[in-house]
Amino acid sequence: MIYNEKYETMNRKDMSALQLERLQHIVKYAYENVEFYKKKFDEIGLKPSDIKTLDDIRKIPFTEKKDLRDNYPYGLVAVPMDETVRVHASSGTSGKPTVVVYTKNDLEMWSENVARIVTAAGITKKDIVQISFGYGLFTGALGLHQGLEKVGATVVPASSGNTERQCMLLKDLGVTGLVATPSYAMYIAETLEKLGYDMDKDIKLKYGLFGSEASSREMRNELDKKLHLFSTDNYGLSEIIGPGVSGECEYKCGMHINEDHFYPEVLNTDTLEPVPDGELGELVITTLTKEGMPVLRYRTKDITSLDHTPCKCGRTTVRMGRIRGRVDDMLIIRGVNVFPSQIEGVLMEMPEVGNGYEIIVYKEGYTDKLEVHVEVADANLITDYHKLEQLQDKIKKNLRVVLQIDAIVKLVEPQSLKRFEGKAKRVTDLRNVYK
Ligand code: DLL
Repeated sequence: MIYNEKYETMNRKDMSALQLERLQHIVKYAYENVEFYKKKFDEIGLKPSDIKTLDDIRKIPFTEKKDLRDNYPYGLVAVPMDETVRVHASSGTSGKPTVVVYTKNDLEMWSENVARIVTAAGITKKDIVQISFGYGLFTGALGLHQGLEKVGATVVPASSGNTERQCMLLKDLGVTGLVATPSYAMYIAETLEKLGYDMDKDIKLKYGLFGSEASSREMRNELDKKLHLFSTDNYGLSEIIGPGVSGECEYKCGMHINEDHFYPEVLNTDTLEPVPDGELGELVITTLTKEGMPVLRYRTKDITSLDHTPCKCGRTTVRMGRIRGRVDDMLIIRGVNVFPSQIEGVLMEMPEVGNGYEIIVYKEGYTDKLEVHVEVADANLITDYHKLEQLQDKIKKNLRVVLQIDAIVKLVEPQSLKRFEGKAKRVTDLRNVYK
């Protein structure tokens, strides 16, 4: 099913015309209502009227996370505060969070976009959907909540944490859809197994709406198998709106971007020039319709590619590939670029390997060392030294094929590494830690 036929199946010519009209409007609106944009435009002598084609978007300076921080909390807001109705924030690893505000129209636009992606994922008004994202300043829970209610699904606002209770709710309430980060979904799957739930009799899950963090295709497949469901990947970020920017349909061939609201560009990370479809680069997004806090050319730091080829589902919107990592997640180890998701991909393909892993990077003298701690799937292996050594060698070899560098592999007992109730943090880079 398609939630909004008019916009989701619009032909390219009409979509481009609509995008240009909205772009011209939002640029003028941002210039006239946000001092930050006016200053940026004036500095380079750019006027809103200079945006005559969609390609002219490249004349506009980028906006970065730092700009939101520097203007904390309300510096980029375009409306008087009595027009705003909601605040969200993303936690950020250091210092102040980045704050985003919404007007009533923004909330309406947001739930429309989430309604589209949950419909693409297969959810209808018949479904009972448990939201296992943390409620609060994080956009994930409330964002999905509004969109799911808009399609008429029954929402179970479980929030994250208390995993045994999550399992009980899944069973007792006859939940058919689960919303979570992939790592928390895996934790829930392990807990269901541990507590002896029968996945056929006790649990009625059909759909998994996963998102908010990168995960490998292999991890997705593992989740589908363990939870007996069909899952889709969903992308978004608070600075732009939250979830609802893009999501997969039943064909799982990329995430359809709601491009009548969020204009995407994918740029080469060195030259910042656009790359052709299929080539990886950094995703840059411009909000075309947001009132409270319009954002022009936001550098997401997320690495993906675009695909304009027609999709079998009938939607004509451009699709973005699975996020390969973030520009700032990329580890440079002995001169080689390594994305944590590549390591996850290798591990999750091996049946002898469990679900938990950790990546540690450090220096020994002047040399970078990559250490990967991996849970084995079968606890009996831990006492069999010979088999352990064999598995360790196999993992090392498989990692070398993909990464082109050697890793130190340490095997640990099943389910002994940290589990996550939200976004996972599996990488520790000790190279920059002051000693
Ligand atoms: O994570 C919004 C969201 C909530 C999306 C729920 C989907 C579902 P932030 O907390 O601001 O917002 O984090 C945004 O998370 O720049 C990506 O690096 C990462 N991210 C989000 N979705 C995906 C995904 C929400 N599907 C940051 N795959 C983004 C990979 C993702 N990474």
